[in-house]
Amino acid sequence: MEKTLVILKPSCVQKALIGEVISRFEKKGLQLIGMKMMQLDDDILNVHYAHLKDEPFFDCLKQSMKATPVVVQCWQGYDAALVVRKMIGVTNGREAEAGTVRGDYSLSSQQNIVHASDSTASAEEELKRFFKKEEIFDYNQTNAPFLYSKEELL
Ligand code: IDP
Ligand code: MG
Repeated sequence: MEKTLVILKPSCVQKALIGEVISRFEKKGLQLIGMKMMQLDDDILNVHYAHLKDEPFFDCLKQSMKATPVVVQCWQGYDAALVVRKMIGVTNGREAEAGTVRGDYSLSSQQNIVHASDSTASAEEELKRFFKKEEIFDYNQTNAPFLYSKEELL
C-alpha cells in the first residue's frame, strides 16, 4: 500500500472544511495513518515550495500558508498519491472539476484548500519533511477485503 501527504491549508481551516475534506478521503476508503496540526514557517516552506521560488507569487504563497496552523495528514491506500490528486482536482479552483475538493470549495489558484503530493516519489520525500517516523501509524484496516480485490491486496 502506498502513502501520501495531504495538507489542509489555512483556506480549509478558515472555511471550516477540515471535517468535510477528511470525510471525503475516509468515504473513498483511504486509511488515515497520521495527522497533526502544525504552524508552518519559512524554513519548511522554502523547501516544500522550492520548485516555485522564482515565481512572482512565491512570497504571497508562503504568507498564505503561514496565515493559520495547517493540518497535515498521511493517507494510505492502493495508488494513494494518484487517487488523492484526482480527488482534489487541478491547482486552480476556478478550473477544477465540480466534484473535486478544489472544484467544489475554491475560487482561487492559491487559496485552494489542500496540498497533496503529486507522485509516489514526492509523497515519500514530503512525508519525511512533515512527519517523524513514530507519527505514522501501522494498524489493520479491517474493511480492506471489501475495498480491494484479493489480487490487489497481495
Ligand atoms: P499543486 O498544489 O496543484 O501541486 P503547484 O504547481 O505545486 O500546484 O503549486 C503549489 C501551490 O502554489 C498551489 O497549490 C497554489 O497554492 C500555489 N500556486 C500555484 N500556481 C499559482 C499561481 O499561478 N498563482 C498563485 N498561486 C499559485
Ligand atoms: Mg505541487
